[in-house]
Amino acid sequence: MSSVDGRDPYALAAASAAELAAFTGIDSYDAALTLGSGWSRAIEGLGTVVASVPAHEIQGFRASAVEGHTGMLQAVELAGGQRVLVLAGRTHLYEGHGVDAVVHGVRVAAASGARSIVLTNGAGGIGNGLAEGSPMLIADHINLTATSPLKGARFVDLTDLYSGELRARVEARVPGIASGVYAQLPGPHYETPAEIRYLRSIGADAVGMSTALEAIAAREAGMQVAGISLITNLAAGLAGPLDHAEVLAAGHAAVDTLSSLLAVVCEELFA
Ligand code: 8IG
Repeated sequence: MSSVDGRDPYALAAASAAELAAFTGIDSYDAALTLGSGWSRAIEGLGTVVASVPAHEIQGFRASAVEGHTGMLQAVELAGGQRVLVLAGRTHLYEGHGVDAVVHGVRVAAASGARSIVLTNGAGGIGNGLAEGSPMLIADHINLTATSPLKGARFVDLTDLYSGELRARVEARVPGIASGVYAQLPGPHYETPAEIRYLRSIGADAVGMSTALEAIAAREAGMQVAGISLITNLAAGLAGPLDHAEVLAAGHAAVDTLSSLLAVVCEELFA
């Protein structure tokens, strides 16, 4: 059976959503936003934080294991009045808690009424002239985790998973922004240079350890999906050695770019 702590993952998400509502006094959201490595400061200025709770206080969530992920759930109200559930910190597949734990936040957002989700991450740049510190709109993904959040005969269509219409609207407002294909690997190790050559040859522009599984779960829940990678480093073999400190530094340097991009994306979600 697929489960989080032995419980049906959809029932658990509904229970978590109810607990979140009881904790915060806010019982529904219009959208959700997952913050990846390097993105934590990018929501400053997005709207008003009207409630926040450490994620691990809500059933089904785990304490954040990665530096740069704060592990908070925040309710942010935008200038237009819409409410966004910000998931600051995610559970990664490499933590070993299973794929349902990885997508729990997405399912809680869906159970809390969110119709759209913006998934952000830090990623290694492979191609396309992607420079460190630049954002990339995710146009499509390659799921190389050899797993799925879906179990059983759930034949979900992933054509146009990352809404092409939304991307076009964002591209029109942010001229020159890159878009490309994101490959999710399980990690936690980075790639070898040979693996990066392989990823490039199969059409990947960026590589990371999240997002694709969450996007699949979001689509199953009927949400509109947007994805944005912050290219925090060039992938293995394309520059020097990789380390997590570089990832965090790239996020700090890009904070203004990311803040204004998120503002545009949120406006277009509700346009
Ligand atoms: I940030 O170069 C970040 N996450 N797999 N490879 C993989 N994940 C990453 C990378 C990278 N950079």
